[in-house]
Amino acid sequence: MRLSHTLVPTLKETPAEAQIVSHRLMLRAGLVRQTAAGIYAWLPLGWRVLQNIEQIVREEQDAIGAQEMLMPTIQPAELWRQSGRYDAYGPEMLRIKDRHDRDMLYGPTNEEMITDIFRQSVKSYRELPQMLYHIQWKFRDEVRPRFGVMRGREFLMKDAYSFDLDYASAVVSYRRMMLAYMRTFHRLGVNAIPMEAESGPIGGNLSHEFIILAPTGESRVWYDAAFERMDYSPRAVSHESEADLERFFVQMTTPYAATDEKHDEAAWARVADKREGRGIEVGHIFYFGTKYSTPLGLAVAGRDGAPVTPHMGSYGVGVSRLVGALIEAFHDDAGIKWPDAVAPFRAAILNLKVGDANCDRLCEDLYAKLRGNALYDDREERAGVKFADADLMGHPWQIVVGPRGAANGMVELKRRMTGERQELDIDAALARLG
Ligand code: P5A
Repeated sequence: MRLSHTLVPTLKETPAEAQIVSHRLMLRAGLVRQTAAGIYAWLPLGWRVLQNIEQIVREEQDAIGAQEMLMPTIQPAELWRQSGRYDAYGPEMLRIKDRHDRDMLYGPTNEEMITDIFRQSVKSYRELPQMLYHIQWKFRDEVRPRFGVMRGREFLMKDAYSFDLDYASAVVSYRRMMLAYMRTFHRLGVNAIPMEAESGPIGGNLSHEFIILAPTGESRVWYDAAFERMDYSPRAVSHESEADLERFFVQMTTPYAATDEKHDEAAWARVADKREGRGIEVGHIFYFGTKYSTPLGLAVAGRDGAPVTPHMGSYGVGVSRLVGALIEAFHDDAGIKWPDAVAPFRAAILNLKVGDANCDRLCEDLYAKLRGNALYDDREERAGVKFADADLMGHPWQIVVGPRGAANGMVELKRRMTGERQELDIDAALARLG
């Protein structure tokens, strides 16, 4: 895209309402704009990042055999009356009436709806286990929406649901999902620690939150320093092997790690190397047995023909929250430093002298060759403005084209993550970008 005709409203000033660095940078780099408290429009750059994160999440869900689908945002209250959560959910639920005076709601999560869909069509034990997921907007009328997209009212979640015949099989699904989560966060370039957590309004007795350590995080956490030395790359683990999954689960959950609500002083006292801190909850998984399948009447015919109530789990990733969490992890004073995997564009092309025949020709050539992977700063602006905006937007590479170099076919290539710079001819520069 050509920056002159792209909606990237960068800001020089720090917006007063933004308390944490990711919120400030998301506004300053023109990724999002707030339209109401806790509700955001995703502008072109932010939308590209959100889609990149979504795609990594999707690929790792698909890799463990979860099936993608899409459920609506608006749900009938009736389903929630059946589960007993309609009243229990309280003022966080956005309740709506349609023209026929029917009670509807904007879904804060989808346990009831998926259970209803599943009960209509799955009749036999032979069809289990199954995992389904969607990536869909949720609404929670949070008491204190804050920190930008980190705690929004409308936010994008990947939510998956598992159906198993018994407890033992449900535990395998739970571990398989934990593996998918560790792979997802690893690809995003962050370490997320699985911590024992309270299951809250979702319910159940087995639950882990995935926490990225950050001083600005909302969650207070307690963990064994062993996590600082942990190898988070789950490459060698097969999701097909129950033994592998068990070994992996034990490895990830043996050292002490708990959120505030689950913190256990007696167990904590036995930890030799203690760490306390704050973190951002980017995922949360639950096993809750038959909490929804029983009241909603989901049953399948078992091996002997007698009805069996499936055991369920649900598994959330905060996709839009991750945009903020990644910025918390990757930034400096000048702006965002996107990891390659999620960057809105691989490179920015900075034309330092628009109108100079050599600069224009070289930039157009690069722009054509990078085919959609570059944002071309073709604005009639001073070089200083272009440098500052490129650093702020955080593309992994900057290709700087000035009149002196351009006369000899040379450009300067800057790696945003490290600050490293190199003078190269255009072919060598393109080769470096890969
Ligand atoms: C699991 C999937 C659930 O809702 N039901 C379906 C379960 N879990 S959860 O912990 O409540 O949410 C899952 C993840 O969503 C993110 N999240 C938010 N992101 C931005 N703004 C919010 N207000 C918000 N609330 C939850 C978190 O990353 C959470 O782990």
